[in-house]
This record gives sequence, C-alpha cells and structure tokens, in this order.
Amino acid sequence: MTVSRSVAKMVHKKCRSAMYPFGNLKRLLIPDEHVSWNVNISYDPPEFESPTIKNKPWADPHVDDPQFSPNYNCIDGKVNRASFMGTYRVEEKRPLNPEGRTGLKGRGVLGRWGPNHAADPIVTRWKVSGGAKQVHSSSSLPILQFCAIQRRDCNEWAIPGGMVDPGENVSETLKREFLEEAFSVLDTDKEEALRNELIITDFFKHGKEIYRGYVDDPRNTDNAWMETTAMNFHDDSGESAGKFNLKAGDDAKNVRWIDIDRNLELYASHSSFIETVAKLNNAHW
Ligand code: RP5
Repeated sequence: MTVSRSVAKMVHKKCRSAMYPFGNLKRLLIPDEHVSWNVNISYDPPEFESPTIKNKPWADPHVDDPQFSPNYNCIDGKVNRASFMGTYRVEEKRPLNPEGRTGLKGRGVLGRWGPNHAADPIVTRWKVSGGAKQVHSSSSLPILQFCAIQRRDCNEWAIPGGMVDPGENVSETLKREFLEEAFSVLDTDKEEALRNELIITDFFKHGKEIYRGYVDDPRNTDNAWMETTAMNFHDDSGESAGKFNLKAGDDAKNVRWIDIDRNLELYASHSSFIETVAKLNNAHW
C-alpha cells in the first residue's frame, strides 16, 4: 500500500479549541484563514509550559537554557527531531508548527520542542456472530472491530498509541504500547504474559502502514506538536490478538473492542486513521 499523508486528511482543528486541555488556559482563537504562518497578522498568543514536564527525563530543557543546543530537523543523538511534514521553520529558537498557528506558544504539556513522535497500533478483527462475519444492515459490508482504550487524561476513546522512546524503533513502540495499554502485561502472571507476548510478537510482524505524519492532537502548540506512524495489524481469523480478553494498563481507564463505524468520535485524528483501515479491509464504515 502506498503510504501517503493525504490518506488521513489532517484538519488542524482540535488544537485550536478554546481551552488548552491542561492548565485551565484559554487559547487565542484563530479563524481558519489566519492559521497559516504565511498570512501576515498581528499575533500575540499566551505562552504555556506545564510544570509537570520540568526535569522529566523524556522532556527537553527550556529553549533558553544555555546548555540546550538541539539539532532541529534531523535525528539529534537518540531523539528524532525530523518531521514527516518536511523541514519546519525555527524562529527565536522555537520550532514552528508545520500546520500553522494554534493560539498558544510554548510547549504546553509536550516534552519535545518541535515534533513529538508517537506510534499507533490499530489492531483489528471481524465482528463474528454464530461463527460468521456480522454484516452491517446499511452497507452490507462486514463489521470490523478495533482495540480501543479510553484515555485517562481526557476520557476520550483512542487507539492505544504512545510515544516513541529515544533510540527506539517504531515497530518496537507499536508492540510495547499495545501490550502496556491493552494487555496490562505487568498485572498478568509471568507464564501467561510470556505466552501472550510470543503470540503478539508474531502478530506484530505483519502490519500495514496506514499513516505517517502530523496528528491534530489537542495538546499541540505553536512550538510543539504530535506526529505518528499508524499501522494496522489485522487478525483475519480471530485466532491471534483477536481472541484475547483485553485488560487496561496504567494509562488507560478502559479497553474494549469497538465496532468501526463513521459515527465514532475518537481522540485527536484517530477517526481518520480508522476510516482508512475500514476501507483498506473492505469493511463497513
Ligand atoms: C496521539 O497521542 C497519538 O496519535 C498517540 O495515540 C498519542 C500518544 O500520546 P500519549 O498517549 O503517549 O499521551 O497524538
């Protein structure tokens, strides 16, 4: 499959909502026509950096820290500061969001200046009833289900994705995040965890890339934003990942198999990734 950023048409909207999701902070409201940095306007948004990221091992120092000299737009040591969206501008030591203004300066709650790289494993199976694939009455197409988590930070349902650790391979992140958030490996007994991990390791060898690029995440700011690699891992027979009872890990409030349908409301740009997966598998949408 050709990977394309246009697969999931990004609309930079969720990171322009009136309130920043943490810190009880109002964004400056930006009309669509003023989003692009190429449009000249007088622009003075509030600045926010959450105290929760201070001195965290996964977070950069402040840009004004004299010890901090990041190499933007490339792999900087173990940190990937390159963007899937191309070369981004850096002004006054701060990277500029490639999708334009968000109404908030600073890093907000995000750890990295510039792109914060994540990975999203979209694990799917068919909805089965009486041993046969269940077909949707409106489309006459089989119903696909995906493994979804309810995020603890905002209660929204989402793909169980997570941040790529420094130096970590994205394929490793995809599997690790799924195990941590949907399998709660740490809570199961060791033998069961090992058996599950072997099945999952094999299952995660056969993924299809769905999307690579910017995520319209509510945490994005003018100077820090989310990007992801989303991959579909499909259990066609329901005999692999699809047969497990899911169990939420620490970052998730709930986990469950959710029927895929166009009315789903999911976190950030996740609905558009799910739409791509439904169409790829010729399933109901
Ligand atoms: C989204 O945030 C990504 O698509 C991914 O699902 C998630 C990663 O952030 P955390 O879940 O680690 O907070 O933008």
